Amino acid sequence: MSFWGQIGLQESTSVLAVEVQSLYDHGMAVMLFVFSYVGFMMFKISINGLFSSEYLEKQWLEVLWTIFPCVLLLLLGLPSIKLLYLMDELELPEATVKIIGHQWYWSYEYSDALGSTYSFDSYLKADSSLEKGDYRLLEVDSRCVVATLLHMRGLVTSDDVIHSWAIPSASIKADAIPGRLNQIGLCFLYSGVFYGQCSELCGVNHSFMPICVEAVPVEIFTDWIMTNHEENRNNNAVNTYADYLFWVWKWVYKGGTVLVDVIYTLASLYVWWFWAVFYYGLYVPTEFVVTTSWSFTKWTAFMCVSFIKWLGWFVVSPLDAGTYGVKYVFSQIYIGVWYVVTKPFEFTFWVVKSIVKSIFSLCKFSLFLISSMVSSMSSFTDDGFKQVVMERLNTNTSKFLWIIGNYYKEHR
Ligand SMILES: [Cu+2]
Repeated sequence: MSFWGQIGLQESTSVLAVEVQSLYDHGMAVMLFVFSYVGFMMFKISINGLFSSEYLEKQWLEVLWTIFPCVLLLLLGLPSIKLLYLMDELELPEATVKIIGHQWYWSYEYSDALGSTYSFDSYLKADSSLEKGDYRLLEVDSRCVVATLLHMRGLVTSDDVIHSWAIPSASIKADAIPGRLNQIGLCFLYSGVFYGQCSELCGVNHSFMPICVEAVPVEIFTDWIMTNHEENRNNNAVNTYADYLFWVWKWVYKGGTVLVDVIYTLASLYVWWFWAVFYYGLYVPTEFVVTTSWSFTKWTAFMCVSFIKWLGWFVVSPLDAGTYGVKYVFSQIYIGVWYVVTKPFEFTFWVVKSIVKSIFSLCKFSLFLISSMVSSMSSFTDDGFKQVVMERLNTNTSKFLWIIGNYYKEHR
């Protein structure tokens, strides 16, 4: 959350907010450079009245001061556009929270877990019920719960007038419009409680409908969902003989399933090991050699064998082998020269082909350089950070699917 006297943005709490903050810093650095340069020039002109008395025309300077601001604008614009689309894009989220704005409170719905339609309202906590450590006018009675580093989606809509669901530290702001569904990505970097406020004037109590999100580890999140599910289903305890039989059968069935699962997993691991050894150890290298450099490999092998043979010959009779070697080298040069002289057309064609080929590869290489530069410019976080985030995301996704999947296998 923000504090009085704070300069700059809040500490980022989501993956996208890190990018947004870096974009902000990047923009500020460019701005600082422009301001200091323009300030310096203005200062210099103001103290020197004769500054431009001899400076009448310079074409190159004009070209430069046209191109340079364009480059600066591109440097500011490209990362911004890329980030804009990144923030808009949501691919296959694992879980959904439906966020509905009301006059003047928020309500949250968790309904994508099978059979569970869990929803609650989230009101501002009155001053009288604040506990120690609670923030006045920001604390709510029931918080919106999300999982940390899990790809979640928020669907934002409204019941009456336009509201806006915003958490500045996570770079989230989505308008809640009646009859429309806006979606936002919720991917918090770490566990914690994050605050926001309604960001669209919605009536007299606009200031009193805060947003409070509690990000928890994925295990706690799934536990929370399953507990709510149990409560909603109103499960009764096992009390009859039939229920007992069913319970025993269920556990036997479960044990059997687990055993089959384990055997299957081990067997597939065993098969996979052989497959991996053959595929990566034999097939891939062979394929690589055959498809990319077969003729070159063949030629090199042939040359090596011939050279070794020649060395053997040299040991036995150095004079003969030496003569042959010199003759061979000269004959190769002669063949080359003869080719150029007798077949000038083919030779020219070969030269032109090589030149075209090298120009083409140069273009390809520079295109590659430019595209990698653009892609690196559009993302400020380094690969190490991305890798850690992706690893954690993958782990959490597997955990989530595993826990929820197992739970609903039993409670279908
Ligand atoms: Cu509102």
